[in-house]
Amino acid sequence: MPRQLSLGLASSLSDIVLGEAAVVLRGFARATEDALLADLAHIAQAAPFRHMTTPGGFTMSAAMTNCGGFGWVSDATGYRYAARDPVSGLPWPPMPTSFAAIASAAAARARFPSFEPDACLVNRYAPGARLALHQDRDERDFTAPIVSVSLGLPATFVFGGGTRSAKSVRVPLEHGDVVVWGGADRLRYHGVLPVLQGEHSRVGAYRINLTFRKAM
Ligand code: MD6
Ligand code: FE
Repeated sequence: MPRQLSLGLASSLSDIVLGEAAVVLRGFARATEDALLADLAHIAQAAPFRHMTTPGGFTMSAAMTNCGGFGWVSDATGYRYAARDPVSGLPWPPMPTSFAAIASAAAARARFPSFEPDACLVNRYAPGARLALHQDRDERDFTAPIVSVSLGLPATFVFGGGTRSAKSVRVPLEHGDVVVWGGADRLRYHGVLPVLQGEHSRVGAYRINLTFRKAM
C-alpha cells in the first residue's frame, strides 16, 4: 500500500501524528537552519528578548520577542497582539523570508495550503525554563493552523486535549523539528516541561521556539 494511504497525515516515515490535524515533521527545518539562525540574530538585535509578565503577576521563565506585523505580548492588563514592541515603541522587525518560507512549507505538508502568518512569537528557554499548559486562543481566526519550529536544546512538549484535565502525551522535540496543528486540534492544551541543562553546537545553552500564527 502506498505510504500516503497507510499513514494518512504523515508523509515521511519519521513524522509523528498527534491528531486529526496535528503532526510533528521531524527535522523539517534542518535544511534551512543557517538562514533561520542568522535571521533570528538580527531579530534579537532589533527587538531584544525580554521576560514578560502574566496578568496574574508572574514573570514568564521563557524570554520572548516577536517578528512580523503583529507580536504576542503579555502584561498586567492581559494577553494580546500588538503591532509595536512595547519596550522600544517601534514596529516589530519584519518577518524574514526564511521564516515565512519554512512556515508555509510545513503547513502545506500538513494539509494547510496557503498559510501566511502575520505573527511569529520567538520563545527562548534557558535550562530550567518551561511553559505552563495553555491554549493558544488570542488569535482572531482559528481556521489557520499554528506552525512551531524548535531549535537548539531538546525539550519535552506536552500535548493535551480540549480541556485542561484531558489526558496528554509527551513528545520529545529536537533541533529542526516542526510541529503543525490546526483544524480540530487547534485549541488543544499544550506546554513545555523544564528544559534540561545542555549545550547545542549551533545555539548554545538555549532552546528556541518560533511559533507562527495568523493573528489578525
Ligand atoms: C514552545 N510552543 O514549543 C511553545 N503553541 O516553546 C507553543 O506554545 C505552541 O509550539 C501553539 C502551537 C505550537 C506551539
Ligand atoms: Fe502555545
